[in-house]
Amino acid sequence: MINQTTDMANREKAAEQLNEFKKSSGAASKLTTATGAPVGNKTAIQTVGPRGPALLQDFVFQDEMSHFGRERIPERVVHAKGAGAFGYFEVTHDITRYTKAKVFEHIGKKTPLLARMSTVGGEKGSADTARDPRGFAVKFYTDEGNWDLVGNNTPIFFIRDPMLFPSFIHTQKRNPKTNLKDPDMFWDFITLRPESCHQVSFLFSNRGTPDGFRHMNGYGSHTFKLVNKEGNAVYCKFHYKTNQGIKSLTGAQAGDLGGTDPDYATRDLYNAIEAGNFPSYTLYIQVMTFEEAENWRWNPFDLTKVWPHGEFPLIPVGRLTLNRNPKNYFAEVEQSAFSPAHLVPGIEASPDKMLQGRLYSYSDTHRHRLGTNYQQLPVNCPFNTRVRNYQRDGPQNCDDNQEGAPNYFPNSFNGPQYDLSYVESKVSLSADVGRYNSGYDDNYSQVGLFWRNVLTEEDKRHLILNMSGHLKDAQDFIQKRAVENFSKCDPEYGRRLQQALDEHKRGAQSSAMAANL
Ligand code: HDE
Repeated sequence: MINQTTDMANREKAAEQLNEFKKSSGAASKLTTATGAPVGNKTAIQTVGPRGPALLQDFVFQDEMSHFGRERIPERVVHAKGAGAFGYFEVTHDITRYTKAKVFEHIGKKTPLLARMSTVGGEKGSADTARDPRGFAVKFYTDEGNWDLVGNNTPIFFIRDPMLFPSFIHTQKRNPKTNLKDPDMFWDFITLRPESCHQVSFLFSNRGTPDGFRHMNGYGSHTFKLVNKEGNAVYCKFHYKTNQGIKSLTGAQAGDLGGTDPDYATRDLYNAIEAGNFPSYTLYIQVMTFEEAENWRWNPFDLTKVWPHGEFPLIPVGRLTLNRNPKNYFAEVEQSAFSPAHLVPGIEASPDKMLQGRLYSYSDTHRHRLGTNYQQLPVNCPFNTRVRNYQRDGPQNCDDNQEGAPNYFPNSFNGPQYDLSYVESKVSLSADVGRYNSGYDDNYSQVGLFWRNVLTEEDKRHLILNMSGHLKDAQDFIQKRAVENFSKCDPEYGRRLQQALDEHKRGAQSSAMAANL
């Protein structure tokens, strides 16, 4: 763990940032208004006499104050608290038999990138150590446009139908009346949708509180499609394994750090990179043919399921390294806009309903959060290629707006032309259009495997401790439903959860009795 230190001689890198700026800037520059006019005085509003009132003509004051009043943009509705860093991806193994994506073009190829890691449920000021999945979003600035792999530190998710997402998220936000987090809301939803058992088991293990962003894995989580030069496609999953080793916090450590250093993971990432201790992650893929997908015992597009590595081995691809902190957090991290719909030739979406739901939602929220021209913001701009299209104007357009190029298509005047070699792979589909309830699909079998084969005895102990410590605050009928669900995953899992809840109850009763003595 890298700790904040107040010892002046040994201050952490983050604490030295202002000194670093002073050293590198040479001398103070001339203060101006936003229009670039030099400012004569920065400490006094223009007034009639020393006691006021003020004058409407004071543009220096207006300029400052009206910008200040508009400083905040909406925070992300989920993943509001996060840290970002720049770096590069380097190919170490050839996967061109699966994909023509430029980023994987040849061994040794390097592609610049931005990564943003985050918690999910809390507000922008919330603690980095909260029990929550961690976002693991990467924007690859490839030669054929930006590819965003917007994943988490878990290979699975709580739900398998995107229609449920807003409600699921509401259960982790604040109660509409009390404005407090509400264990009934969370556990009521979770237990009514038992497809969440798998992810909830991961969440309440110590992996739910990773020791910073450097010591966790990342996953694309969804099934994607890779398409090669010949137009042949396979399904695929992406996994990043941390080269720093997995390290997790116990529930107690995470709780303490939430109070003493809520920016723990942000600080750890910043300081590591400033010290030249660059975190890296190895990228692997898993591949499934269309035929295997047809015949597999589980739905390969179900985001609550993993593809077991024994059946679909990890294929190494390359290494992601983070080696530069943002020069400005707002410009380069807060304004970053990731979307699973930002795909490039050679990487396509699969039918996974959750992925399909996300393909729409992200760009939509960016237009609300950042504006119509969010792709022109420097951090989102695909700088390794040139944007040439027929989109024009709109609020905050801030590039040359494609100058005098034709703004309609087709045209006879050298406007940009499409190229059929980039067209997406063909799929043939035929089924009845409907709203299919997936709530009764297999919800338990992989959770049982997780309990029996993945968790050690110590992991199980922590999981039961962490889960019962949270579930105990929900109402009895909800606790009962949770125990029933986890018993269906594995009878021992349910039994141990019930035992731990009983112990909490006995503990609460005896402390209530002690208080009444
Ligand atoms: Fe997201 N998610 N999500 N999500 N998500 C957002 O987009 C959404 C899901 C993930 O660092 C939002 O820009 C829907 C799975 C990350 O900027 C929003 C569904 C996974 C980030 C949104 C999901 C993720 C987001 C909020 C279900 C892992 C932060 C602000 C269908 C595979 C990216 C924003 C960053 C952010 C929608 C589920 C990962 C609202 C509708 C599954 C890492 O658009």
